[in-house]
Amino acid sequence: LPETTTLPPTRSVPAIAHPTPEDAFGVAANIKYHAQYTPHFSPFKFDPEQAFYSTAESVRDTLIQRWNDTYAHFHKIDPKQTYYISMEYLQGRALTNAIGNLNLTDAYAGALSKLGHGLEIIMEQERDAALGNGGLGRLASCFLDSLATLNLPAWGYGLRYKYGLFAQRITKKGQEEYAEDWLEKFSPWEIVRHDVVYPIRFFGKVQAESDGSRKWVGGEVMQALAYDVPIPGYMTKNTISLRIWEAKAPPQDFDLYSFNSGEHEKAAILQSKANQICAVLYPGDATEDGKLLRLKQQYLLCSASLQDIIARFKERRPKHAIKWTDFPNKVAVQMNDTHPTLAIPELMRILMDEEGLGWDEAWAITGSTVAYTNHTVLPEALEKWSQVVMAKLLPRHMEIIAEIDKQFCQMVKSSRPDLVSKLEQMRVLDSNPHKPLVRMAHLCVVSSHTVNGVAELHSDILKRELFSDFCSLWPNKFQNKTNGVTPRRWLCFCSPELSAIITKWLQTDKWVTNLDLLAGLRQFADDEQLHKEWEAAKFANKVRLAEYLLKVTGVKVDPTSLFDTQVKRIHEYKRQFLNILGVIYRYKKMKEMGPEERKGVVPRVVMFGGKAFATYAQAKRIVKLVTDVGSVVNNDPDIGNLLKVVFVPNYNVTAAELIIPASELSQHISTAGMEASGTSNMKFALNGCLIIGTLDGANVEIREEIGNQNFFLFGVQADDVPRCREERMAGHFTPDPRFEEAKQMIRSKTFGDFDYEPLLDSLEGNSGYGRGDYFLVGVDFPSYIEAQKEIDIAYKDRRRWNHSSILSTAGSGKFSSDRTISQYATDIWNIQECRVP
Ligand code: HBZ
Repeated sequence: LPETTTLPPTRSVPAIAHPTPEDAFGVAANIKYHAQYTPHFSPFKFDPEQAFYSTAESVRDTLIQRWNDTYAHFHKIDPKQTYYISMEYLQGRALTNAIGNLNLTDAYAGALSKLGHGLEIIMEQERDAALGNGGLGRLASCFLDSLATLNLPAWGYGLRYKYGLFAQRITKKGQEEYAEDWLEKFSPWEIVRHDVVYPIRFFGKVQAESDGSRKWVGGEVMQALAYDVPIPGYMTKNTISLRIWEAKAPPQDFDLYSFNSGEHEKAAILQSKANQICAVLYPGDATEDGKLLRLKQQYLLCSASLQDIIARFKERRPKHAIKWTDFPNKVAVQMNDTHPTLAIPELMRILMDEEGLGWDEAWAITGSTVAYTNHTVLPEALEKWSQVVMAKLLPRHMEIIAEIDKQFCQMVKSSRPDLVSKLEQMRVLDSNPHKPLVRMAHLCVVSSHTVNGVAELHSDILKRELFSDFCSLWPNKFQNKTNGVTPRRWLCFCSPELSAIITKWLQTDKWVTNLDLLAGLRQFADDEQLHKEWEAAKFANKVRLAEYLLKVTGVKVDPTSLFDTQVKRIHEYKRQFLNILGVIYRYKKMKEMGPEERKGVVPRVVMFGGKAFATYAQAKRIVKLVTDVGSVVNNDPDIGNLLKVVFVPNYNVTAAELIIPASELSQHISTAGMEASGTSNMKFALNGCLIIGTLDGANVEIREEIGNQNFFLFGVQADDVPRCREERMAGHFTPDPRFEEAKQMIRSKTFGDFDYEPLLDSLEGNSGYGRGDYFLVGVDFPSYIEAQKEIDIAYKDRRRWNHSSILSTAGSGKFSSDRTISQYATDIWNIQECRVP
């Protein structure tokens, strides 16, 4: 087996021979050095793109130094470490964040200006690293920032997808998807680790050995190659690693004989199979091959990460002194949702089949090492794998999973006879004879020492509903860890103007790492001078966004309008449909007004953004409807600037950094009980943006923190949702006439003749196509419209609005991912700070 990284680096390496950003040559010389000697571009040119790469390489020098020091320090101290395993990371751009965390923004801006470039233009050359889909992936990235900032000994593990999340273009047809080739040139942030490579086996069979042990043999053996992305903490030397794996064929695989005899494709079969594994995030899984590919991805991530973790554990102690019972004292593995569940049978397999431990010992170690975070209660998102596919690709793992299931059943039968009637539903294996499945969430719950939800309401739902029987079995296993966001990226760096004002009024910048200090703004919430400064900062952000909207959509918006935003993945439960129906109703009422009455209207820009999964037809119809409504409303001379409807294409981390600081109202309007937490709600509130929302996910806690008067609440509560659904299905529901008017306007083809029938049909109680207004759009519509009326009144009163906006920011202290991560560190991982001196 190839070894992992040996020994603390750098110490034995000769002193750096070229100018570094921190020495006398300074930043500009270092950038010039890279422009000349890093051979990606002609040394005779220095255009913005090239300047970006040279700048990034220069920043990377500092990062690598610190990253080496951090590794060496962790190696020396050998603390317990957390390993965060996630299929998704939504890192976004890294340059602004890196120089911000290193406190070198001014130095780099100055250096670039000496070299004839503005920092802003250079930053815009960077492509987003979008190795994720949505909230779960962005959360993982915020967590890495907090882990580094809090000096916690931790690693992130993920996959190095060749294509990130698709790029979205909006055409007359609606959403179109394009491959996002983020590595087209190269990423200056990753360090390929040819010294960190592990074998990954697929298929084959299990062999019984003469000593009674079992060995997995044969099949196909690929390799996982590591790439490290340094993650700097804010104002600390600690710089941790995000290690992403790439699948490769073993080096001896290329069949020269076949190639020379003309069989060119056959010669590199394994190579091409390896390339498929990390080609894209969530490859389509409608076919058997698609399912196999997804399982391969998950296994590669888990197996490579665990081999790496175990190699590190072994490297830090002499061979004869390896005590496996010590493993959970050195290693905490966190599974980000069920995608890395295979870490459980893989750890069992390595401990038993490769290290020779017995079942009981391996089970005890695994159970004290792994913990699971659930991010969704949507039934269709709970992973279930075919036992047949699992047994084919990973025969040994299927055996281990079956044994876990068997022992779980025995345990329930002997210790909890009262649960025996529920056992079939609780089991890890769903033994339906037609389609036997593995329930990944149940495997996680049975095997982990801790299971957590991501907001209080969500964790309660897990305990009361989704995992209620498990909760009665192990009440202490379940915890809540309300999500958070990093205040560095989501306030400091994306809204420097507002940050400067906060620092000025608080007379300290310590809030950046102690977000609770924002509460100090409450005492100034009525101060006229602060109002003036606050509004000016927000206005500058709005002007910036208006310029961007004009550039990417051609729609001109008036920055004095109310900027109203809903940006997130497009999903029926998130109810972008409710929002656009509300817009349609508003438009209709404005059309009916006379000129005098129109003068009283608060001008609004309603922005939507987000990607629909490529095969999610209803979601794509919603995108199309929004753009169709925009085409009509934005060109209606009666309406002018009073209402604009904009679909911002290709919503990603970078777009969010522009949109969120400029928004004044944001919509978090999911059907109660369906959004696990939400994290953009936290980002908007932090930036002084008011929320219209349901009592769902983290909205509940945000409202508590910032005060009921500063939150526009509407809609039914989670407990009432099942009853409302039943009533709706049974036809015990009288639709609000305003709801009927809005739907009628779509039916009457005011917004074009696209076939919206499937969408409209989903709103009907007895609908065959939809699920009888499963998302309760019709039920919540009246209270939504009332809340919107209240917003118009509130916005006219500038003092009231600014007051609420300041209190939103002031009440956002709880929603720092530093708080979330500290709680994970104490309550789940049992790890301590390990600061690099
Ligand atoms: O995780 C999101 C939740 O929808 C959101 O409410 C929460 O704030 C965020 C962070 O905790 N979930 C996701 O982004 N994705 C998934 O839940 C998911 C589930 C199954 C899949 C893929 C993604 O196969």
